[in-house]
Amino acid sequence: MDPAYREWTEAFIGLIETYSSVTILSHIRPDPDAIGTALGIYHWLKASGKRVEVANASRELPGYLDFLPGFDRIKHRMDYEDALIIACDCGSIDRLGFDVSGREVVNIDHHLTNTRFGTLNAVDSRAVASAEVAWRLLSPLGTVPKEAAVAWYVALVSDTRNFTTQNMHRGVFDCAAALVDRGVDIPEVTRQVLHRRSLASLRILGRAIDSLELRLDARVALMSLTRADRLATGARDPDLDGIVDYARSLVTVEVAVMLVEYSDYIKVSLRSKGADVARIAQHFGGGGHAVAAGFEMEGMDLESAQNRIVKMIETLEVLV
Ligand SMILES: [Mn+2]
Repeated sequence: MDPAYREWTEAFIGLIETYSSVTILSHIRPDPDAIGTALGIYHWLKASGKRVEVANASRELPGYLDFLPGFDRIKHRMDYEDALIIACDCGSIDRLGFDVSGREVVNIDHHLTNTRFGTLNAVDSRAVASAEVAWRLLSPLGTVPKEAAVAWYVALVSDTRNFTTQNMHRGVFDCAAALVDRGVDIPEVTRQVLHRRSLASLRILGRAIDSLELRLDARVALMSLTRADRLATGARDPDLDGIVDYARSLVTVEVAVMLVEYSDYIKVSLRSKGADVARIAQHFGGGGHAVAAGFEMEGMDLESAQNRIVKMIETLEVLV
């Protein structure tokens, strides 16, 4: 076992034993890794007899995850007062969306730019998903309940885009195999995760692809979605998941950028085939991983936002 994990696991036991209850949180506008990691830990702790609650500050959760055991237990407020906090897949404390000042926090994450805001920081940027970190941290302590295995497996599948991202390594298959051994029904997960798309998600994908522009010798792809696009298609935030990957898949493209217009800000997602886009995100006050990062911009229209981002890709010499 990796010495870092041995240390984290011991520190985790120490912390968990001093608390009678635990509140599990994940980042606002959660993705499947955030939800899956949190629900997995929820089931793992429940099986060990802990008093535990799970919450997310965003009202809107990805509805297609409703098949995950415990999805309907996710609240939008914290009820326990002196509980230990476990933060899942959350790169910085403000992304929790709850006030946790003065509380002890276990920070379980894999973002390169994680700010180490926890009492215990189990942060492994080599891990492909926060669920992988959770599994490495907790599985040495006892049997993983089936419900936890399903939640973590779905998180793995999602954050690795079905085991195809650049950061994949053989250890991920060990993790996936161990979870399957705990009872994950692979065809069922495939059906739930890949074959239950909303019509709005395909309609908005069409609009995003129509908006595609290429810059810097076609090495940079830009896509943008206006408020009108979102209104006309009825797309919700979870329907935008993965769209930027289509831009990155183009043969010439090294960096793909998707901008989504909201009433008072623009949300920007960056993807690359190896170039470090976390640097761009950090320049604009955001964060993420080398090949997948994001940030928000305010006070400008889509076109000027695009121009500023392209300029920054040039200035920071991000293209490899
Ligand atoms: Mn993640």
